[in-house]
Amino acid sequence: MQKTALITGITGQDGSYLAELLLAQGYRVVGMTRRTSTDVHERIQHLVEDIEIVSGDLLDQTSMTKVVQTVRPDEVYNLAAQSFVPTSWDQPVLTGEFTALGATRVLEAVRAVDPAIRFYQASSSEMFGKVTEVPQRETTSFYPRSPYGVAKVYGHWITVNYRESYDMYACSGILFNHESPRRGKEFVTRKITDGVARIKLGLAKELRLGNLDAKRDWGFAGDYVRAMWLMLQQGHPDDYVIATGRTHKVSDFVRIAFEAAGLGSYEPYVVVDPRFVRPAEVDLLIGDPSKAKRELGWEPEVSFEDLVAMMVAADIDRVAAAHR
Ligand code: NAP
Ligand code: G4F
Repeated sequence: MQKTALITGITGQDGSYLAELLLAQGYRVVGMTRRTSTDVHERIQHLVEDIEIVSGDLLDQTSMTKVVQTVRPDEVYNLAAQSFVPTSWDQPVLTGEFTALGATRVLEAVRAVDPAIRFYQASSSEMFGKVTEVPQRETTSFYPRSPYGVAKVYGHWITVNYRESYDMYACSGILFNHESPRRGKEFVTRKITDGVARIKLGLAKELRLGNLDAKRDWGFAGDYVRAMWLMLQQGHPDDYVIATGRTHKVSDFVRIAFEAAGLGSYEPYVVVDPRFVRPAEVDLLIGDPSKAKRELGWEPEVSFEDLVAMMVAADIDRVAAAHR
């Protein structure tokens, strides 16, 4: 029997990779999008013939319940969120509505329609924030450092709570930073590779960044969506850290990106701009993915160095094509 998956946030980076993976597994894939005045869904443009789109919004319980009722999925992947950390200081209440209460609304819709539907919540390593343990694992306590991180802690615990209260198959994937050529340009990795491409092609002279010393455990988004799917295929629901187990400074990413483009040292090009420094920083993230390896058989396939090279090459091609 063909399975049906409902993806909230299908127009985002992860939604597009997850849709590709599920289509390859033979799923009927339904993506939920919110109403906008334009119809620009560039990350899923190549999939429009193969997926179904339904309209709904995380802010609206009625629409969420109607979507689940109409689609009747076997699995729901709740990827939709206000996902950019700096915006969460500018719009803390809206971030809470989307990223925290949004998860409750999806869970309520599932519970009302059919509590047997399997549910995935996109939890985040930002929940570890000012870390209390190195490396961070499933049992590490949370200490979020932004309204976004606080909202994700709520989304995480409401998922655990629905699992325990209603015996639902609800899982949280605590995913560390994952990137790709489809990453939004506001996130640091894509900002760097887009900036490097512009400098390489003579379209820019400098790249303005914030804290170059922050450390992140960066992986490839295509690897991470595989972990989401695996979590919903097990004998029982649980929560998993998904990470590479390696950490790098932002300056390491910058250095390797400039080298990959053949530009040499980054120092003449990079300007530290206080506008991009955060009110409270997450200094160090490094995950321990051993539970995911042991129980899901999951391991990342793309290395940090290959990820940087892939993103630089894609941005040079894209920027060059746009200026031809
Ligand atoms: P993304 O590219 O920012 O995509 C976010 C998605 O959420 C978009 O499809 C967006 O739709 C949708 N959305 C936002 N508000 C919505 C609303 N009110 N109703 C319906 N849809 C809404 O994020 P991503 O990188 O793919 O991440 C996917 C999820 O994983 C997010 O929850 C993120 O917080 C979490 N996460 C990401 C990472 C990472 O490193 N990427 C790590 C840990 C956790 P529009 O296209 O309409 O804006
Ligand atoms: O790329 P970032 O904006 O990602 P951040 O804040 O780690 O959040 C991402 O990963 C989380 C998982 O840990 C997700 F939950 C979340 O949704 C999102 O996908 O920033 C990474 C680091 C930060 O320490 C930041 O201070 O890069 C530093 N940074 C330095 N200069 C910068 C910049 N970040 C951005 N966005 N822009 C800069 O110019």
